[in-house]
Amino acid sequence: VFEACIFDLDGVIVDTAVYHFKAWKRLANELGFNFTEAQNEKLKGISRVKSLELILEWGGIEKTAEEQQVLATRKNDWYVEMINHMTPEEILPGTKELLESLRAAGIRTALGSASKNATVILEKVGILPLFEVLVDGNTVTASKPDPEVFLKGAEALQISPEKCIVFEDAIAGVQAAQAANMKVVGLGEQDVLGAADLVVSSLEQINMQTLTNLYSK
Ligand code: B16
Ligand code: MG
Repeated sequence: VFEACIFDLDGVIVDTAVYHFKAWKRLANELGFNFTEAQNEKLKGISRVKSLELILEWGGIEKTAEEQQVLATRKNDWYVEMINHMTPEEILPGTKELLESLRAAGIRTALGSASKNATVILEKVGILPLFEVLVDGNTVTASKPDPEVFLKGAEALQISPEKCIVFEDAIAGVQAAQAANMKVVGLGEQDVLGAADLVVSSLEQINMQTLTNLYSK
């Protein structure tokens, strides 16, 4: 029924949103305005460049493309400094167990993330070897809800999209998976991710059987 699983990173495997929040808040404060957790929520799954555009818009500030480049790099330097201290304890519950049981069952695995820092994060939390293929912000040109990131993952694994299941915490990611003609499991709230084939609050609720059931509906 299914032959591959493609995982988003932030919000599915680890909660890097807390580090994004700290770094963006520091930047916003330096520019003279505030940045809230509610605003940070809206940046989930959104690329770095696009996130900065939104933050500047919320702060009512205009910057040239060159200035934006400098600001994005500054934010990323602070962010990288924080993720360099990540440990395996930061893997979200059930993630490692699920990846291991998928691999034991012969299911192929890929990462499908908007982040350009995905490799270092997976290395720091110690699960890089559990992924056969990494598709991230360095390889993708169109961001979610465009299906590119997931289609590239399926292509690299040489598995047809209908046989792939995506795990996503952001609505744009759920839409991207559906545009790719894949099944999608939403991680989060039913009222936000209701469009997904199944919504759970944690990967602890997922096993081979729950995934197989997605194909019998
Ligand atoms: P970086 P995902 C996304 O990760 C984050 O949710 C989003 O907040 C971030 O701006 C984006 O990665 C880019 O990250 O600055 O590290 O390239 O959910 O697609 O794994
Ligand atoms: Mg995410």
